[in-house]
Amino acid sequence: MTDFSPLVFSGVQPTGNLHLGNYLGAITRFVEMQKSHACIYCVVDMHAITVWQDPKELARNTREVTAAFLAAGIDPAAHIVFNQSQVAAHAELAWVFNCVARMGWLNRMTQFKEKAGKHRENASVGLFAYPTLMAADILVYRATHVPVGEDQKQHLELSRDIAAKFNHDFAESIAAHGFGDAFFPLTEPLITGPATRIMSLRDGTKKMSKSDPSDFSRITLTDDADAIALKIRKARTDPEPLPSELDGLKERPEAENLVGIYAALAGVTREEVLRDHGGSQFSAFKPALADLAVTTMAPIAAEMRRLLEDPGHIDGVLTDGADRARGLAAATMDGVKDIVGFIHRSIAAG
Ligand code: AQP
Repeated sequence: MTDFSPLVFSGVQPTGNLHLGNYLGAITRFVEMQKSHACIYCVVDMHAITVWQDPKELARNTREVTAAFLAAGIDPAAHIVFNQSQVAAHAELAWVFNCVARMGWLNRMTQFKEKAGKHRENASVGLFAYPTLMAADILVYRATHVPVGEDQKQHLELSRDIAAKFNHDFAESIAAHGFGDAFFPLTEPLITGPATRIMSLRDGTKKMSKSDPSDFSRITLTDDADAIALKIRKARTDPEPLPSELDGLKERPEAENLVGIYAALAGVTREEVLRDHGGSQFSAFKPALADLAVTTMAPIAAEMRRLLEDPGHIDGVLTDGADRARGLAAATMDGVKDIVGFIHRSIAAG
């Protein structure tokens, strides 16, 4: 069996309105993973342009996501932080994967259906092919683990299908080039913790999302204390007090969501939250949640503001990370080219 060194990869789109779901579902997990693994964290600007982005906003949002990574505690010297478009190998491998993946596989992707909506014919080809680029992002580093929120589970499964089909279709060539029985790992999604799916504050059945038209649906990482408190106060709830047991949250999506947010922010389980707050009315629980959210998020927001005052520093981090990522990706692409049968520079030189 081919042995793959453990490596973590994940990405966040710079599409503005970075929210508590992104922070708790993804970024805090990224910070945790760097204690035990080599990690590559990417601001996926090429994914962002699958729907139109104002160029100035795209650059601003790319720096904002980077600032959020750094403010949350990601160490760009010990690990790699960069923006996707600086490493052309992502697009290069995505093309190979476009030729491996099947139309039927992509047709089943629920995120495309949700995002394209009724205007499927008008959606960009990039939005349809988004999951093959995501597979390339991960596999160009032959990453073994990907921490993501629940909404990305289907894309991760597709990435495994693409890796498996590549390994199968090119099995003979992979072995002949000395790569054993698999060139790409079947990457493990890491979807764990109390915050894998934070829901909208306005509707507990919809996920908290950057693209929700209502600003009151989400807490963003740049919201100040007043905005956070106001959004939590206005969050939709039901008239019942909080239950003391998890079972009592069934059929109560808004209550379940606020308890999940509290648990994730406090670093405790939902059971512990209910042990302390079971029986409380929302009029008492919401101010406690607002206080916790402000205390936890204010230092991150302040650090992001400080970092964003020096865009040159942020750009330096991204460029340095991209230089290191490019080296790793180039080694994978040499292997892919050998396996597929493309003539390339390393062969010509060899
Ligand atoms: N509501 C959420 N709860 C938990 N995790 C979430 N993530 C996104 N929303 C939630 C996770 O955040 C990471 C980065 O997400 P992305 O930038 O790739 O965007 P997305 O998954 O498409 O969701 P967004 O941020 O809300 O954007 P839109 O509005 O475009 O759908 C991923 O790990 C994701 O799982």
